[in-house]
Amino acid sequence: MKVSVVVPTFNSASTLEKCLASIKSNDTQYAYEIIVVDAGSSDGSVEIARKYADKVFIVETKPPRINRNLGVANADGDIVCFTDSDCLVPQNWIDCLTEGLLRLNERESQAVGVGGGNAPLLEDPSFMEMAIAKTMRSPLVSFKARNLATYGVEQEVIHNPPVNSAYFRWAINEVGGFQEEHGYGGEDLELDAKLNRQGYKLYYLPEITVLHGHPSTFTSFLKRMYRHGAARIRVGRKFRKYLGFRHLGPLFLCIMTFLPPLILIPLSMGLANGAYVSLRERKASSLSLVSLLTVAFYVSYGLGEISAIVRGKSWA
Ligand SMILES: Nc1nc2c(ncn2[C@@H]2O[C@H](COP(=O)(O)OP(=O)(O)OP(=O)(O)O)[C@@H](O)[C@H]2O)c(=O)[nH]1
Ligand SMILES: [Mg+2]
Repeated sequence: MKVSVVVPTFNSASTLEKCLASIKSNDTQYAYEIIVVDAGSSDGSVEIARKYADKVFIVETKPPRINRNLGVANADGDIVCFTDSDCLVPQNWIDCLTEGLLRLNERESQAVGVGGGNAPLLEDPSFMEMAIAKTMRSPLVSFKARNLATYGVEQEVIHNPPVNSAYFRWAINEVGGFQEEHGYGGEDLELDAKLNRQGYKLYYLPEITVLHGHPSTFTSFLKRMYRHGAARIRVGRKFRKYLGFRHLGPLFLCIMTFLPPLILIPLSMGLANGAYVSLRERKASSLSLVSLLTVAFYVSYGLGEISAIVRGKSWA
């Protein structure tokens, strides 16, 4: 049983060395290779990758889905693990994912993918970075979103984010990998949706968590939330199971912020969320920034959703 670890990179020098070192120092019983697929970095990422990876490819492309597909196409492993260049994995990461996948597949032949949780990677964080991390995991923003939640027990899920996931290589290939044509973000969601549609199952493993970098500035937070909102509608349009009421909440709240009397609803929710976080943390200083970031989340995620609706099916 061989394992391939695929890491897409793009101008990731500030985090890549630690990321690859954490993979390289895995203590595992399995033979494994590290494959880095770089999107044309100009910051020395490729040189760092060459120090740690067994295979390094360069493909000048915008979206990471192309890197990931190229990594899978060049993988020798029966199992492919994914993480991102802004993540740190624990020493037992490869073993946990591989053993978990093999065990579940033995129990249930339809089980083809597993993943774990992710926690914020905060090294000497600024006040803004801390507030963003807290806001993204707060109840009125995360709404228990799979990409931010860590659950206590093993369970079937419909999605595992590619910061901490593993699949049988044949299963990825059977559904045609990450979507390559159109779209902007959400290709990991779509890969899982395609597997789910074929009757395959994905599981969450509670014992394995990676540390994942957060946006560190207000603008990068807004851009990422906008992208997530747009991707959710794009994928949800094709796979209805992937679009729940909690995903549409920000859409309505965003519209309300532009309608004077109704703006009080998102504002009160922002304030309630900020109050909850500051009481939990016993830090009054979190109140105003978390409240502001919560409302900013409704607006940016909601605008992303609106933009995807406006662009319509041609964008799918
Ligand atoms: N091909 C390509 N890869 C990128 C680009 N930007 C980032 N990446 C890589 O894609 C992976 C995900 O990028 P991130 O910037 O961490 O994405 P993210 O904002 O964390 O995405 P979420 O976790 O979905 O919020 C990382 O391994 C990056 O190195 C890009 O413009 N093009
Ligand atoms: Mg990331």
